[in-house]
Amino acid sequence: MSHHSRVGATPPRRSLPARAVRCDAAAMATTRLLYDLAGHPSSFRFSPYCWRSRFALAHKGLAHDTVPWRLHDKAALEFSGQGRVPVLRDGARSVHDSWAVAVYLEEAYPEAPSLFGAAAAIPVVRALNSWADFGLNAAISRLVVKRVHDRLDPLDQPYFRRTREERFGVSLEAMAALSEESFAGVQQALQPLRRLLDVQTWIAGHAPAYADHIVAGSLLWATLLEPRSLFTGDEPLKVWFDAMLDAYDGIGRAAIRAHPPG
Ligand SMILES: N[C@@H](CCC(=O)N[C@@H](CS)C(=O)NCC(=O)O)C(=O)O
Repeated sequence: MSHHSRVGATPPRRSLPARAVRCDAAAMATTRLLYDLAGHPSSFRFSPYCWRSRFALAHKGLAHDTVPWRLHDKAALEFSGQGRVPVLRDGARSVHDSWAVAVYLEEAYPEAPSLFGAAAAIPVVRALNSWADFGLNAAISRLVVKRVHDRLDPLDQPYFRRTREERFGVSLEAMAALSEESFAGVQQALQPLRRLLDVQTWIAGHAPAYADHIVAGSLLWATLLEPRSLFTGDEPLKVWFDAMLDAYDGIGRAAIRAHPPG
């Protein structure tokens, strides 16, 4: 059985929702485009979910351009049938949701370096993805939400404020005032990773792969927005993150250099 068909054997409902991949036979686009959340200036790109896809494309060696997208411009994503980024346009196909993008890339480019190592690893990496979304990213979000607001395009700020204040049930200013507690919350969320990286070099094992992209996206988001370092000295977690910033031609490092935190 080929690697491709093994990946494809995962039940579609659980791995790659059919609605997440659209095929527009009429579209003649030949380029690969990743719609990426843009801050202000538009070169400021901090979305953890978009970073996952950028690392994944780099890992597969797939050339692409990013399209800066702003929250108020839902119309620009209409082709994807929903209103969030990342969205990948690959020729006539479009895929939304970072997890769906990763599974799509693995299926569409089976000859390029694998994002998961083996098909059997996909559900396990999905478990990490779920923890990153609802554990780590939830904690980071509390810490950086006011700073995200301040770094968005002014046209995006009212929408962002309204939706996030609804989510947290308090004002963004009240969230910023809780920054000590939120910082401690992020530290607590990072503990399982710290223990893991004490005993192995990469989250995926012997070499970086999608499991590393998921977490690197989160820490890049935090690092680009939070002036306090998340790390204690040269702990293994920092050594790993530095290596991720330098991997893939240093795309993560370049983002931090272009927009130093704080
Ligand atoms: N589960 C999605 C989450 C994507 C997501 O929440 N993206 C944010 C940007 S970081 C977004 O587009 N938000 C649009 C909005 O808040 O209206 C994924 O993994 O791609």
